[in-house]
Amino acid sequence: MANLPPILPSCVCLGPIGSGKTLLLKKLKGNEEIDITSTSVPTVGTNITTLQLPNEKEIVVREVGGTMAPLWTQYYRNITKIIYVVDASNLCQIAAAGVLLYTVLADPQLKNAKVLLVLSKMDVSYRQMRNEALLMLQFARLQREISQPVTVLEASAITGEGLPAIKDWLAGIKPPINVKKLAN
Ligand SMILES: Nc1nc2c(ncn2[C@@H]2O[C@H](COP(=O)(O)OP(=O)(O)O)[C@@H](O)[C@H]2O)c(=O)[nH]1
Ligand SMILES: [Mg+2]
Repeated sequence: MANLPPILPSCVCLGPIGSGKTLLLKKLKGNEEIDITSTSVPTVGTNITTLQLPNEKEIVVREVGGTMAPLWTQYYRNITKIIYVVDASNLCQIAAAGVLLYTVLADPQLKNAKVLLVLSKMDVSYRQMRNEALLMLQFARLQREISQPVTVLEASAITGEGLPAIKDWLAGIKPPINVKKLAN
């Protein structure tokens, strides 16, 4: 059998350990039979997922586990889109996640990439609200210092909140004006 050419992902999904990348990508793929007790194994190495988008196109996404953060730069070639997942319910991790995001976006290989910042686990009652999470991430400062456009979305892999908006973003469909929730 002829070897198929390797599929190069154009999107990379990054974020700290346990921030919810694997479950989010599974849900985006439409994988409903998720056993949440079995998904807490940190991804070692990388997972490649092909997602169907609303515009009938598909996109290949590579998740690189948080344990591999020192090696993330090896996966930046040909990347045009970055999904960066931050756990809004993890107070201890959120500030460090902002620093890590800054180092990702400072990499010259990613200077033309589009960035989606996903505040995940919005179903958790003790999560940070959008504005607090952005403050802890030092988002305003980050935006001043980097060149890439960043879109922020709140999401939950459990309730499905934000998943259609993530797919629209991946497909390059702009959200209608006013879709952004007012600060609460
Ligand atoms: N409540 C809640 N838990 C989540 C959500 N997404 C992921 N988790 C849980 O968080 C843990 C880590 O998720 P996982 O997807 O493996 O994180 P990863 O290391 O970033 O790939 C698992 O126990 C998941 O079940 C979410 O949206 N809400
Ligand atoms: Mg994972």
